[in-house]
Amino acid sequence: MAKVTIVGAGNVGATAAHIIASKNLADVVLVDVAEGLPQGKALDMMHMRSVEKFTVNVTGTNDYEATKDSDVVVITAGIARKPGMTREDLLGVNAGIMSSVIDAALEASPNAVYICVTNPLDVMTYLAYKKSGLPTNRLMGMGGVLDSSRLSFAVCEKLGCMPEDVVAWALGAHGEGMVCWPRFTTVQGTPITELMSEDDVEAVVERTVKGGAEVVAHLKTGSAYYAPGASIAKMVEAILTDSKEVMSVCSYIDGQYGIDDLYMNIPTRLGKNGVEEIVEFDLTDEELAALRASAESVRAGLANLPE
Ligand code: PYR
Repeated sequence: MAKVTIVGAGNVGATAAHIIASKNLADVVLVDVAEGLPQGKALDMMHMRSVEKFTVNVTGTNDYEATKDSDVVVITAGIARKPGMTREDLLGVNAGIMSSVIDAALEASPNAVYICVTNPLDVMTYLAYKKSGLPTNRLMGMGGVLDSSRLSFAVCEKLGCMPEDVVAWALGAHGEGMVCWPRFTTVQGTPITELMSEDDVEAVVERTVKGGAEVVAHLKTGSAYYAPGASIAKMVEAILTDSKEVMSVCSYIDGQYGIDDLYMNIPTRLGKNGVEEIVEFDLTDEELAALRASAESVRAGLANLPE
Protein backbone atom coordinates (compact mmCIF):
# COMPACT_ATOMS: atom_id res chain seq x y z
CA MET A 1 0.00 0.00 0.00
CA ALA A 2 1.26 3.47 -0.86
CA LYS A 3 1.98 5.87 2.01
CA VAL A 4 1.10 9.56 2.06
CA THR A 5 2.27 11.92 4.80
CA ILE A 6 0.33 15.10 5.42
CA VAL A 7 2.22 17.68 7.45
CA GLY A 8 -0.24 19.92 9.28
CA ALA A 9 -3.40 18.43 10.80
CA GLY A 10 -5.44 21.62 10.46
CA ASN A 11 -8.54 21.89 8.30
CA VAL A 12 -6.79 21.58 4.93
CA GLY A 13 -4.53 18.69 5.97
CA ALA A 14 -7.30 16.76 7.71
CA THR A 15 -9.74 17.24 4.81
CA ALA A 16 -7.13 15.98 2.35
CA ALA A 17 -6.47 12.99 4.62
CA HIS A 18 -10.17 12.22 4.78
CA ILE A 19 -10.61 12.30 1.00
CA ILE A 20 -7.44 10.27 0.32
CA ALA A 21 -8.59 7.65 2.84
CA SER A 22 -12.17 7.59 1.53
CA LYS A 23 -10.84 6.85 -1.94
CA ASN A 24 -8.64 4.07 -0.48
CA LEU A 25 -5.65 5.64 -2.22
CA ALA A 26 -2.98 5.19 0.45
CA ASP A 27 -2.23 4.81 4.14
CA VAL A 28 -2.14 8.33 5.53
CA VAL A 29 0.10 9.69 8.28
CA LEU A 30 -1.00 13.02 9.71
CA VAL A 31 1.83 14.85 11.47
CA ASP A 32 1.56 18.07 13.45
CA VAL A 33 3.41 19.86 16.26
CA ALA A 34 0.17 20.16 18.30
CA GLU A 35 0.03 17.23 20.70
CA GLY A 36 -3.15 15.18 20.34
CA LEU A 37 -4.48 16.99 17.27
CA PRO A 38 -3.23 14.57 14.60
CA GLN A 39 -3.87 11.56 16.86
CA GLY A 40 -7.45 12.64 17.57
CA LYS A 41 -8.32 13.43 13.97
CA ALA A 42 -6.71 10.20 12.72
CA LEU A 43 -8.65 8.12 15.24
CA ASP A 44 -11.85 9.92 14.30
CA MET A 45 -11.23 9.01 10.64
CA MET A 46 -10.52 5.39 11.58
CA HIS A 47 -13.89 5.34 13.36
CA MET A 48 -15.39 6.23 9.99
CA ARG A 49 -13.82 3.29 8.14
CA SER A 50 -16.73 0.90 8.41
CA VAL A 51 -19.19 3.61 7.40
CA GLU A 52 -17.21 4.72 4.36
CA LYS A 53 -15.86 1.22 3.66
CA PHE A 54 -12.21 2.08 3.24
CA THR A 55 -9.39 -0.22 4.33
CA VAL A 56 -6.36 2.07 4.45
CA ASN A 57 -4.99 3.25 7.80
CA VAL A 58 -4.90 6.83 9.02
CA THR A 59 -2.47 7.49 11.87
CA GLY A 60 -1.62 10.68 13.74
CA THR A 61 1.77 11.58 15.17
CA ASN A 62 3.99 14.42 16.41
CA ASP A 63 7.08 12.56 15.25
CA TYR A 64 8.51 12.30 11.73
CA GLU A 65 9.75 8.75 12.41
CA ALA A 66 6.25 7.46 11.60
CA THR A 67 6.34 9.27 8.24
CA LYS A 68 9.43 7.34 7.08
CA ASP A 69 9.59 6.29 3.43
CA SER A 70 6.40 7.99 2.32
CA ASP A 71 5.61 7.98 -1.41
CA VAL A 72 4.05 11.45 -1.30
CA VAL A 73 4.48 14.19 1.33
CA VAL A 74 1.96 17.05 1.41
CA ILE A 75 2.95 20.15 3.38
CA THR A 76 -0.01 22.17 4.64
CA ALA A 77 1.62 23.49 7.84
CA GLY A 78 1.34 27.22 8.44
CA ILE A 79 -1.13 29.90 9.42
CA ALA A 80 -4.17 30.71 7.28
CA ARG A 81 -5.36 34.17 6.35
CA LYS A 82 -8.18 36.09 8.02
CA PRO A 83 -10.55 38.63 6.42
CA GLY A 84 -8.69 41.57 4.89
CA MET A 85 -5.40 39.66 4.52
CA THR A 86 -3.79 38.57 1.27
CA ARG A 87 -1.91 35.28 1.03
CA GLU A 88 1.29 37.35 0.81
CA ASP A 89 0.67 38.70 4.36
CA LEU A 90 1.45 35.18 5.66
CA LEU A 91 4.95 35.08 4.21
CA GLY A 92 7.05 35.95 7.28
CA VAL A 93 5.53 33.38 9.66
CA ASN A 94 5.01 30.63 7.12
CA ALA A 95 8.54 30.86 5.65
CA GLY A 96 9.95 29.82 9.04
CA ILE A 97 7.49 26.94 9.34
CA MET A 98 8.16 25.72 5.79
CA SER A 99 11.93 25.79 6.32
CA SER A 100 11.83 23.57 9.39
CA VAL A 101 9.16 21.20 8.04
CA ILE A 102 10.90 20.51 4.73
CA ASP A 103 14.14 19.51 6.50
CA ALA A 104 12.40 17.10 8.88
CA ALA A 105 10.16 15.58 6.20
CA LEU A 106 13.02 15.12 3.76
CA GLU A 107 15.19 13.32 6.30
CA ALA A 108 12.43 10.73 6.79
CA SER A 109 11.33 10.47 3.13
CA PRO A 110 14.19 11.39 0.79
CA ASN A 111 12.57 9.72 -2.23
CA ALA A 112 9.03 11.07 -1.94
CA VAL A 113 7.18 13.42 -4.27
CA TYR A 114 6.50 16.65 -2.34
CA ILE A 115 3.39 18.82 -2.69
CA CYS A 116 3.48 22.23 -0.94
CA VAL A 117 0.19 23.85 0.01
CA THR A 118 1.28 26.49 2.55
CA ASN A 119 0.61 30.10 1.47
CA PRO A 120 1.77 32.26 -0.21
CA LEU A 121 1.90 29.13 -2.33
CA ASP A 122 4.23 29.99 -5.19
CA VAL A 123 6.80 31.63 -2.90
CA MET A 124 6.65 28.82 -0.33
CA THR A 125 7.13 26.19 -3.02
CA TYR A 126 10.17 28.05 -4.34
CA LEU A 127 11.53 28.30 -0.79
CA ALA A 128 11.06 24.55 -0.31
CA TYR A 129 12.90 23.99 -3.62
CA LYS A 130 15.86 26.12 -2.53
CA LYS A 131 15.99 24.60 0.96
CA SER A 132 15.59 20.96 -0.09
CA GLY A 133 17.61 20.67 -3.29
CA LEU A 134 14.92 18.24 -4.49
CA PRO A 135 14.80 17.58 -8.23
CA THR A 136 12.07 19.78 -9.68
CA ASN A 137 9.97 16.81 -10.84
CA ARG A 138 9.59 15.73 -7.20
CA LEU A 139 8.55 19.11 -5.83
CA MET A 140 5.38 20.97 -6.74
CA GLY A 141 2.62 23.07 -5.21
CA MET A 142 -1.18 22.82 -5.10
CA GLY A 143 -2.95 25.99 -6.20
CA GLY A 144 -3.98 25.72 -9.83
CA VAL A 145 -6.24 22.68 -9.39
CA LEU A 146 -8.17 24.64 -6.75
CA ASP A 147 -8.28 27.84 -8.82
CA SER A 148 -9.40 25.93 -11.93
CA SER A 149 -12.11 24.22 -9.90
CA ARG A 150 -13.32 27.63 -8.71
CA LEU A 151 -13.38 28.79 -12.34
CA SER A 152 -15.40 25.70 -13.26
CA PHE A 153 -17.85 26.52 -10.46
CA ALA A 154 -18.22 30.13 -11.63
CA VAL A 155 -18.86 28.93 -15.20
CA CYS A 156 -21.48 26.42 -13.98
CA GLU A 157 -23.20 29.14 -11.94
CA LYS A 158 -23.26 31.51 -14.90
CA LEU A 159 -24.37 29.02 -17.57
CA GLY A 160 -26.30 26.51 -15.49
CA CYS A 161 -24.16 23.68 -16.82
CA MET A 162 -22.82 20.53 -15.14
CA PRO A 163 -19.27 20.34 -13.70
CA GLU A 164 -18.44 17.21 -15.68
CA ASP A 165 -18.98 19.14 -18.92
CA VAL A 166 -16.53 21.91 -17.99
CA VAL A 167 -12.77 22.00 -18.56
CA ALA A 168 -11.37 25.08 -16.82
CA TRP A 169 -7.91 26.62 -16.75
CA ALA A 170 -6.73 29.03 -14.05
CA LEU A 171 -2.97 29.53 -13.90
CA GLY A 172 -0.10 31.71 -12.84
CA ALA A 173 0.15 33.04 -9.31
CA HIS A 174 -2.08 31.49 -6.64
CA GLY A 175 -2.90 35.02 -5.54
CA GLU A 176 -4.05 38.37 -6.82
CA GLY A 177 -1.94 37.94 -9.97
CA MET A 178 -3.83 34.79 -11.06
CA VAL A 179 -4.76 34.47 -14.74
CA CYS A 180 -7.55 32.51 -16.39
CA TRP A 181 -7.57 31.18 -19.95
CA PRO A 182 -11.19 31.64 -21.18
CA ARG A 183 -10.27 30.50 -24.71
CA PHE A 184 -9.26 27.09 -23.31
CA THR A 185 -12.07 26.95 -20.76
CA THR A 186 -14.82 24.94 -22.39
CA VAL A 187 -18.29 23.53 -21.87
CA GLN A 188 -18.66 20.27 -23.84
CA GLY A 189 -15.72 21.44 -25.95
CA THR A 190 -17.03 24.94 -26.74
CA PRO A 191 -14.92 27.83 -25.37
CA ILE A 192 -16.77 30.02 -22.87
CA THR A 193 -15.81 33.01 -25.02
CA GLU A 194 -18.45 31.69 -27.49
CA LEU A 195 -21.04 30.98 -24.78
CA MET A 196 -21.13 34.24 -22.85
CA SER A 197 -20.55 37.96 -23.31
CA GLU A 198 -17.17 39.57 -22.67
CA ASP A 199 -18.61 41.13 -19.51
CA ASP A 200 -19.76 37.73 -18.26
CA VAL A 201 -16.35 36.19 -18.97
CA GLU A 202 -14.80 39.03 -16.98
CA ALA A 203 -17.23 38.44 -14.10
CA VAL A 204 -16.51 34.72 -14.06
CA VAL A 205 -12.75 35.37 -14.00
CA GLU A 206 -13.17 37.96 -11.22
CA ARG A 207 -15.19 35.48 -9.14
CA THR A 208 -12.41 32.92 -9.59
CA VAL A 209 -9.57 35.23 -8.58
CA LYS A 210 -11.55 36.39 -5.53
CA GLY A 211 -12.88 32.88 -4.72
CA GLY A 212 -10.57 32.23 -1.79
CA ALA A 213 -11.20 35.69 -0.30
CA GLU A 214 -14.97 35.17 -0.70
CA VAL A 215 -14.73 32.06 1.51
CA VAL A 216 -12.51 33.85 4.05
CA ALA A 217 -15.04 36.72 4.26
CA HIS A 218 -17.78 34.22 5.16
CA LEU A 219 -15.77 32.11 7.58
CA LYS A 220 -14.03 35.06 9.29
CA THR A 221 -11.78 32.74 11.32
CA GLY A 222 -9.77 31.10 8.54
CA SER A 223 -9.67 30.10 4.90
CA ALA A 224 -11.11 27.43 2.63
CA TYR A 225 -10.44 23.74 3.18
CA TYR A 226 -12.97 21.48 1.43
CA ALA A 227 -11.95 22.48 -2.10
CA PRO A 228 -8.22 22.70 -1.20
CA GLY A 229 -8.40 19.24 0.43
CA ALA A 230 -10.13 17.74 -2.62
CA SER A 231 -7.59 19.39 -4.93
CA ILE A 232 -4.69 17.87 -2.97
CA ALA A 233 -6.35 14.45 -3.17
CA LYS A 234 -6.76 14.81 -6.94
CA MET A 235 -3.02 15.49 -7.37
CA VAL A 236 -2.06 12.64 -5.02
CA GLU A 237 -4.31 10.28 -6.98
CA ALA A 238 -2.75 11.32 -10.31
CA ILE A 239 0.74 10.64 -8.91
CA LEU A 240 -0.05 7.34 -7.20
CA THR A 241 -2.01 5.95 -10.15
CA ASP A 242 0.46 7.34 -12.71
CA SER A 243 -2.54 8.85 -14.53
CA LYS A 244 -0.50 11.25 -16.73
CA GLU A 245 -3.40 13.72 -16.49
CA VAL A 246 -2.62 17.36 -17.32
CA MET A 247 -3.74 19.90 -14.73
CA SER A 248 -2.78 23.32 -13.42
CA VAL A 249 0.07 22.67 -10.97
CA CYS A 250 2.55 24.97 -9.29
CA SER A 251 5.60 23.58 -11.11
CA TYR A 252 9.14 24.74 -11.69
CA ILE A 253 9.31 26.74 -14.90
CA ASP A 254 12.60 26.66 -16.70
CA GLY A 255 12.20 28.59 -19.93
CA GLN A 256 8.68 27.44 -20.87
CA TYR A 257 6.41 30.31 -21.94
CA GLY A 258 9.57 32.49 -21.83
CA ILE A 259 9.61 32.34 -18.01
CA ASP A 260 12.68 31.29 -16.04
CA ASP A 261 13.52 29.95 -12.59
CA LEU A 262 10.13 30.29 -10.94
CA TYR A 263 7.42 28.16 -9.33
CA MET A 264 3.94 29.04 -10.60
CA ASN A 265 0.77 27.24 -11.77
CA ILE A 266 1.24 25.95 -15.27
CA PRO A 267 -0.29 23.06 -17.27
CA THR A 268 1.54 20.01 -15.94
CA ARG A 269 1.36 16.29 -16.65
CA LEU A 270 1.39 14.33 -13.38
CA GLY A 271 2.47 10.74 -12.99
CA LYS A 272 4.52 8.42 -10.82
CA ASN A 273 7.61 10.62 -11.20
CA GLY A 274 5.68 13.67 -10.05
CA VAL A 275 5.94 16.33 -12.75
CA GLU A 276 6.26 14.35 -15.98
CA GLU A 277 6.03 17.30 -18.37
CA ILE A 278 5.24 21.01 -18.50
CA VAL A 279 2.69 21.35 -21.29
CA GLU A 280 2.93 24.41 -23.51
CA PHE A 281 -0.39 25.72 -24.87
CA ASP A 282 -0.39 27.79 -28.04
CA LEU A 283 -1.05 31.24 -26.56
CA THR A 284 -1.78 34.57 -28.21
CA ASP A 285 0.63 37.45 -27.52
CA GLU A 286 -1.92 38.90 -25.11
CA GLU A 287 -2.31 35.63 -23.16
CA LEU A 288 1.45 35.22 -23.01
CA ALA A 289 1.89 38.77 -21.72
CA ALA A 290 -0.70 38.15 -18.99
CA LEU A 291 1.07 34.94 -17.90
CA ARG A 292 4.42 36.71 -17.80
CA ALA A 293 2.90 39.57 -15.75
CA SER A 294 1.62 36.94 -13.34
CA ALA A 295 5.15 35.52 -13.13
CA GLU A 296 6.42 38.98 -12.23
CA SER A 297 3.88 39.19 -9.38
CA VAL A 298 5.34 35.94 -7.99
CA ARG A 299 8.88 37.26 -8.42
CA ALA A 300 7.93 40.37 -6.41
CA GLY A 301 6.88 38.04 -3.56
CA LEU A 302 10.17 36.15 -3.74
CA ALA A 303 12.00 39.41 -3.08
CA ASN A 304 10.29 39.52 0.35
CA LEU A 305 11.63 36.14 1.47
CA PRO A 306 13.78 36.41 4.59
CA GLU A 307 17.49 35.69 3.93
C1 PYR B 1 -7.42 29.35 -0.96
O1 PYR B 1 -8.51 29.10 -0.46
O2 PYR B 1 -7.30 29.76 -2.13
C2 PYR B 1 -6.23 29.14 -0.21
O3 PYR B 1 -5.17 29.53 -0.66
C3 PYR B 1 -6.33 28.45 1.07
